[in-house]
Amino acid sequence: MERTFLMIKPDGVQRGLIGKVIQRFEEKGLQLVAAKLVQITMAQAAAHYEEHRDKPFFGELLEYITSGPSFAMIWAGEEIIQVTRAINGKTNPVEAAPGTIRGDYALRKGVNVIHGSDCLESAEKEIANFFTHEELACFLYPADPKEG
Ligand code: RTP
Ligand code: MG
Repeated sequence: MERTFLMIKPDGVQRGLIGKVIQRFEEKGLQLVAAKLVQITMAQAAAHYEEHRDKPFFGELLEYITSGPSFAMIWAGEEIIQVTRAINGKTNPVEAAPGTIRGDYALRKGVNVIHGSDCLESAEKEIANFFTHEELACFLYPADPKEG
């Protein structure tokens, strides 16, 4: 099954939004595969946001993402990238629709509660940046819970 990397950023963790965010993905029918609180290092942050290294906001972005613990997660499901990015909402919370995580819980582009991988290839790179091989020794739920 396809999987993606989602991360509740330091503002979301500090504001106590972990439970609410997890609930949205669970209720959608996606499967949580791995999760942990992590204090992101500068090196990890720079690797994670490598594509933005030439942008004017890069320094600010690294400072923000390393400012406190984040909650790193792996979720699995069909069309996982499209589905999770739709639930996250547009990057700029001002444009994000109500009902999305950013639309409901954020106000500023630079402080927007959640990260979601933009394609399956980035997801695998991001998973490798944040999770060890042992942490990925996970299981998948049966398709139908009654089947055990
Ligand atoms: P993310 O990677 O966090 O899921 O967000 P995204 O794909 O929607 O947006 P992306 O273009 O990858 O940008 C990554 C993060 O950089 C911050 N940002 N700040 N100040 C700005 O103009 C600006 N633009 C982007 C945001 O926190 C965004 O989520
Ligand atoms: Mg992105």
